[in-house]
Amino acid sequence: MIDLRSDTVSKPSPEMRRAMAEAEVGDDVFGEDPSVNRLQELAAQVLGKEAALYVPSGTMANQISIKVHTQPGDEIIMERTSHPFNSESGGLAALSGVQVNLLDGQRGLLSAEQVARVIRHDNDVHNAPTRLVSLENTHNRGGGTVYPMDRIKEIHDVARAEGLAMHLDGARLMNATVASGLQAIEITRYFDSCTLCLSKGLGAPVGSVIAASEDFIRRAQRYRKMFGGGMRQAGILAAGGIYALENNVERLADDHLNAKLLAERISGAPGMRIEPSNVETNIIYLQLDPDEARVDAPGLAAAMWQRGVMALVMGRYGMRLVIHLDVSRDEVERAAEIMCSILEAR
Ligand code: TLP
Repeated sequence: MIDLRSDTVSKPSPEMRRAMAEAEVGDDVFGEDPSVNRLQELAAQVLGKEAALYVPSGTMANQISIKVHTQPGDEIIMERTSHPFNSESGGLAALSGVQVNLLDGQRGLLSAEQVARVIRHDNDVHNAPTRLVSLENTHNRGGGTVYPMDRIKEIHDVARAEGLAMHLDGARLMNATVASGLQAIEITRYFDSCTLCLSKGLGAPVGSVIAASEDFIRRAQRYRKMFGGGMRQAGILAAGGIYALENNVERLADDHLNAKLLAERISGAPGMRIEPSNVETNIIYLQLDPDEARVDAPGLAAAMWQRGVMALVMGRYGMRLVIHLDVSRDEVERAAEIMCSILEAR
């Protein structure tokens, strides 16, 4: 099967598995796992922060970060299609008791003016005071969109002037750095806290990191324990993360080329609504034209599945395809042929 449902489906390579099998381990709840400690030091260095914390998932990384930044009753600003709001099981309400001021971005991206317009202070008893602006880079539901640096800086400047903190959901931050040619640190310097997933395009089986100040990470450690994310000999997993950071970053460029190729190949198929120039990284969102396409998205996905290609259905006419390190250029070409032949069939 060619699995294009997500970059989370990638499996550890034999070399990564070897690094994991040979990892030195200890009890990480006691802070004694050398491999976890090494990963945290490496992540802090790559992300340009004082400290980092290894956690089981991107969801926990975001939820812990937001818990550290806020008090119940606070408000946070996010784009409407952001992952923490849409796909983290209501954690913002359940775990942090915050309310979210959702703004409509363009392909997931906000502007500083939009943010400035909705900030509320605690000088009025009616307000839920805004504490935090949370951005996502790349923006998943925006289509793997990369935040332009000037936007981030402008939003940062507004947030700082208003006394707000900045959080980055950097699940796919390395896709953003490779696509933009920037170092991670050039992006993360505008954020008080940032996350990075090792288990998506970077190919590790499990885990994410939070990077921030030492004080922030000390508080995050307590919430990791509270949320049940304190793991013991986690070095076996962390070693996969170290391998991923050391070996699998530059190759993300191949995924971006393959995603672009796939978008271009399928863009001419009957009923296909897709703009290949919007494909900036490894994620493709496509729409089918309800009048022109001979199938809807569930129908297309079912026909693709029968021919060995897996994709994620997003509503009646939408579909997501994600390229990752377990998908070769040949497989991308084959997937494109299969999709075109299904849409062209009479
Ligand atoms: N995203 C998954 C699904 O939850 C949709 C995917 O297949 O794309 N931030 C962003 C931007 C994400 O895309 C994801 C995962 C997460 C956080 C959460 O990471 P995990 O799955 O490790 O909890």
